[in-house]
Amino acid sequence: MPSTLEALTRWVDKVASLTQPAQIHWCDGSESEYRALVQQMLADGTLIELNQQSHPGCYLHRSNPGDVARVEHLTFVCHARREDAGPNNHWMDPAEAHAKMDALFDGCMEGRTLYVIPYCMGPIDSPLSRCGVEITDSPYVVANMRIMTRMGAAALKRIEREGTFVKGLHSTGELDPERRFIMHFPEERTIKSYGSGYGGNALLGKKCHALRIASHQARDEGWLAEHMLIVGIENPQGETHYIAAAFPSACGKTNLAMLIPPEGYRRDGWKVWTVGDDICWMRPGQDGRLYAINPEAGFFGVAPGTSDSTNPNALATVAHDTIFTNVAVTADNQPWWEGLPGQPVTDWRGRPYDPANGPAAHPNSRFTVSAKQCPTWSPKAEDAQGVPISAIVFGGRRPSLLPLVMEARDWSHGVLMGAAMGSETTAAATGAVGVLRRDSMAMKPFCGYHYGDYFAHWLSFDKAGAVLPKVFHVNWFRKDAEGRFLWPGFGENLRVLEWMIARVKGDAPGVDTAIGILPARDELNLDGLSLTPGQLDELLAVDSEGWQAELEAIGDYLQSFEPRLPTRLRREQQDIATSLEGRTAAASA
Ligand code: GTP
Ligand code: SPV
Ligand code: MN
Repeated sequence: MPSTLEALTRWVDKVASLTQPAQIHWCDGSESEYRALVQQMLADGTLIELNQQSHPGCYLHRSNPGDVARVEHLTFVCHARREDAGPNNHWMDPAEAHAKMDALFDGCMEGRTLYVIPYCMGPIDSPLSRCGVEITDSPYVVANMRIMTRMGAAALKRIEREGTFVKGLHSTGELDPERRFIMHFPEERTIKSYGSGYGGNALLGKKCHALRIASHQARDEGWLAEHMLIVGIENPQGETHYIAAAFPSACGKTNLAMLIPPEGYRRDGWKVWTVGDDICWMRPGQDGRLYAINPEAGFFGVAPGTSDSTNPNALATVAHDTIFTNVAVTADNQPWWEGLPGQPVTDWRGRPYDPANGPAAHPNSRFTVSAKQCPTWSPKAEDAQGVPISAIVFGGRRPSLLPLVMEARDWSHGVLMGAAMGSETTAAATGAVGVLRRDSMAMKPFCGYHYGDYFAHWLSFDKAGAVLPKVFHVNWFRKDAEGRFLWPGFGENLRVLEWMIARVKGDAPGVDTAIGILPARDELNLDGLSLTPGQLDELLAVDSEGWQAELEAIGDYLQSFEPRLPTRLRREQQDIATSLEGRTAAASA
C-alpha cells in the first residue's frame, strides 16, 4: 500500500504536469518562510508596507478591483446527482466541471511557483480536526493560509498518520470574471478554484473546505460544520457558558465574538472569551452535550465599522502583524477605513481619496490576523475536546418584525428558526446589497448539499441521551421610522446574552408567545442604556399580522425543498401559523 505522502506526492506531480510551474515549494509554515514570502511580495508590489512605527509587521494588499468578494453565482457544488446539491446550490456534472477546470489550469502556472500547503483545520491534536492540502500559485494565499490555519510540518505529519486529506487546487489565473469558478466535489473531498485571489474564493481551507466540503462530511459522520462564532461568557461567579451564533456574512459574528461588556458588567466581573469568529465544528460528546471547536487559527474580518467604540478588541488585535486587503491609507501611511478617526488620503484602489468615488476603504475590505493576538482569545480555543455549547443563536439583518430576541420552545422549533432565517445581503458577496433573502442557518452560500437533507440532519441530533443547547433568534438590526437602529448593539448585546444564560439556568421565566419565548420587560438588564419604554416595546413586540405574512412566506420557502423537506419542519411552521391565527382571533373576540 502506498503511504499517504506518496499519494500526496503523486497528486502534486500530476497537478504540476498540468499547470507547468517553474518550481515547486513545499510549505513548512515557519516564520522564516513567511518573512521570505513577504519580502518577495513587497518586491513585486503584491504587498505595500504600512507605517512600521504605528503598525509593525503590517502590510496592505490591493486586489484587482473586480475581485473583492465571494462570487456565489460562480460557485458550484458538483455532486454526482444533481438532486443532492439541492435548489440552494449551483450544480454542474462532476465530469464536466473537472474538464472545464482542467482546461483552465492547463499551463496556468508557467513561470510561476507552485506552493504545496499542508494545513490542519482545528487544534492539531483534536479528534474533531480535519486536514487538507491546498496547491496554489499565489504567495498572498500562502501568507494568508499561514495565519488562518495550522499550516506546515505538523499538519503534514497528521496527514501521513490519518491517511486522508481534502485536496484543494487554486490558481489566481488572469482574474477575469468570465473565467472564474469555485468548484466543489463533495464526494471526492476535492476543491478546484480558478480566477480569484479573494479570501473566500482562494483560501480553500476556509469556506470551501471548512464549510462546503465539511458540511457534507459532517452529515456522513454525525457532526455539524456551521457558519458560527463561538464565544465564552464568564459571569461574576466564574461560570463560563459557551454560545455559538450563526449570522450571515458581515452581520456581526466577529463583533459578538469579541464584545467588551458594558461598564456595569465589567465592574461586576463579567468576562468574554473569544473562541471563534466565523466557523464552528461541533459534535455530541459522551455526556450528550455538543462540543465545538473553531477550525481556524486566525480572523479574516471585515475592516469597515471596526472602531474603538464598536470593537476595541479587534482594533487591538490588528495593531501589528496583520495583512490588510483593500483598505485606504492615511497621509502617514496607516491603514484607514470608514469608522476610524483621521483622514484617508489614498483609497482602496490606490487613487487619491475623492468622496465622489465612494467609500475610501472597500466595504468588504478585510484584515487577516492571528487569533492569538486577540486580547480576549480563549485558552480553550486550543482544547482538543472543544467547548460545551449552552446555547445556539441565529440572527440576521431584519429592519422590521423580528424581535430583539426570542427563544425556541424545543429543538425542532429551533431548527425551524434557523431554517427560516432571513437577512439583508451585504458586500461580502458580489451583487446587490440590502436585499432581504432567506439564508437558512447563515449557510445559504456554504451548505455543500441539499438544504432539505441538511435540515433533516439538524433534526437528527434530537435523540435519546442528547443534552441539546437551547436555541435563540436575535435581531440587532431593527430600525425605527427614521431608519436608525433601535438597539445600540455591539457590547450592549451582552444584555441579551445574559438573558439567554438565565434561561439556560432556569433563572428567567420569560413570556410564552406564538412565535417563541420572549423576555418579560423586567428580565433584560437595561441599566445605563438610554432606551425609551416605547423603543423597548417595539423591540419586543409580536406583530400578529406581520407574523402571519412571515409564516406564509416561510411556508413557501420551505416548499422549495420538497420532496426532501422533513415533515417535522413543515409541522412546526403550521403549528405556529395556527397558533398565531388562534391568538389573533381570541384577541379580537
Ligand atoms: P463575515 O466575516 O463576513 O462572516 O462577517 P461577520 O458576521 O463576522 O460580521 P462582522 O462582525 O465583521 O460585522 C460586519 C458589520 O456589521 C460591521 O460593519 C459591524 O460594524 C456591523 N455590526 C456588527 N455588530 C453589530 C451590532 O450589534 N449592531 C449593529 N448595528 N451593527 C453591527
Ligand atoms: C464571509 O463572507 O462570510 C466571510 C469572508 O467570512 S470569506 O471568507 O471571504 O467568505
Ligand atoms: Mn463568514
